[in-house]
Amino acid sequence: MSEPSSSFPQQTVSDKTLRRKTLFAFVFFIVFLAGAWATFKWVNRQPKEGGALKPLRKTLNANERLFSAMFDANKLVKEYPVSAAAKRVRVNGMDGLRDSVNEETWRLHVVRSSGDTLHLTINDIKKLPKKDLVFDFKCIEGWDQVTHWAGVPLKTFMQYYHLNGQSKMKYVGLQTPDKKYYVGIDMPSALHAQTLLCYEMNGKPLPANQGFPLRLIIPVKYGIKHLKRIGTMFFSNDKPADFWAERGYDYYAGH
Ligand SMILES: Nc1nc2c(c(=O)[nH]1)N[C@H]1C(S)=C(S)[C@@H](COP(=O)(O)O)O[C@H]1N2
Ligand SMILES: [Mo]
Repeated sequence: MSEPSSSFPQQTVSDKTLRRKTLFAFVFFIVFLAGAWATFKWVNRQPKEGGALKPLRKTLNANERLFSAMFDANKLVKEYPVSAAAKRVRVNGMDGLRDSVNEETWRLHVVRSSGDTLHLTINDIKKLPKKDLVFDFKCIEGWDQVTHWAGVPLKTFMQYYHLNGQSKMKYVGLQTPDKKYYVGIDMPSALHAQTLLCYEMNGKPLPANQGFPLRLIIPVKYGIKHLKRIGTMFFSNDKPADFWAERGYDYYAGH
């Protein structure tokens, strides 16, 4: 009888070759595991830099250079109709919001340079051109929600107060009045057309736990950068201190 015909040529592998190949694959696997383990141990033995182990912080910094190089200041984040906005808006993160706040005594302190600070009331900010914005708010923890905000674009605010020299610096720093939450924002993202000094949510003044009387809304960044209850704003060519970056997160936090 003849062999069954097949359109594929068949090859028989001898037991010896099979054993050799199996042994080789096994050795390769062990060497790979040992390498991965050694790398893991090495990374963990490295000193910390800015809240993250040094090699990991270096990776975050490299990502930051790549993302800022790719950042297109003219590209807008997708906007939604007001009807798409959540009525019940999630509250996340209460750092810097534990004290009570009073609209009459609250001021936005804008440090133009050391020893030269503007002290603005909420009405100073409300009289500037208002912009409504409905976008998909993204938190680094993995949730997102389409929400509706309004305020003055930070860029308009800076032009109105003649902060031209300041807008040529590399970073904006923001702090809560008690200085317990703080963020640093790169200037191109701060001056993006959708970045707002925000005082309204769903057409009403911000609730206390969402940053009353004034918060940052910066759609090109993850939630960690949307500082609630701004007390002080300053400008710097060095990276301002950043609450979550100090705890190992990405400083840039763009998406
Ligand atoms: N002052 C202050 N602002 C903050 C935080 C915080 O803890 N304190 N948390 C941030 C984080 S992680 C997120 S996701 C958003 C959440 O904003 P929301 O509470 O209005 O949803 O606020 C950001 N701003
Ligand atoms: Mo977040």
